[in-house]
Amino acid sequence: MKKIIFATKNMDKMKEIRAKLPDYNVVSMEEAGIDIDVDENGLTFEENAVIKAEAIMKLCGEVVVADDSGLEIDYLNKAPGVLSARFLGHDTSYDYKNAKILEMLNGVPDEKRTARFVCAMAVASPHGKTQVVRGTIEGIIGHSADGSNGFGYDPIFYVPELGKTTAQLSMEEKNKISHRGKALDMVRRILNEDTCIE
Ligand code: ITT
Repeated sequence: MKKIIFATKNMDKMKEIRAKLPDYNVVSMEEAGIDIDVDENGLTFEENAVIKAEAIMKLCGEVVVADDSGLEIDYLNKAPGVLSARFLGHDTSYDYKNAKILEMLNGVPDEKRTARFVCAMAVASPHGKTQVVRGTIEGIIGHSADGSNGFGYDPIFYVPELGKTTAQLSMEEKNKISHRGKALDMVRRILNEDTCIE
């Protein structure tokens, strides 16, 4: 089985990633014995994904995939965006963050509640040029936090076509349509066709 290191400390992301790449040995940073905080100081999801993947690849000399993702809310000028993890404080609970967003959008009609999850994924290899892809899913910010699957902003991200939030989907259902699922489909193609893994 081909090995890749996934440069994330977010175990919820890891679960989604492993489910989508069953034919790869996906090793977490912790399992690889890597414990550093990479400064995500890029201005875009793509820049941050590349920064993370290349920093870890240079440390371990292996193929590394990194995910930088977040929620863009149009009514809030695309905030929290690249700051999604840091929005209202890195250690603040998502129950609180989600309640605060619902409050900020109180009274805003559905047509102005448009939002999207974005996921940039970078593949960095010691044998080739870094590649980066982007997956997105469009939705609206709901009027309440619903569902207990997933993580982060899932309970307030409502997908009108399904009549559910992404926190009301199973991991398999979410992975079929989500930003991360789409990015992972593209990454799998890069990993399969590429010479980046020996
Ligand atoms: P790593 O940097 O270690 O990968 P992180 O959680 O800090 O972990 P990001 O910097 O990419 O990851 O921040 C992304 C944040 O955006 C994440 O913490 C969630 O709050 C939110 N987010 C991203 N994808 C999401 C999803 O599928 N469902 C809900 N929230 C999501």
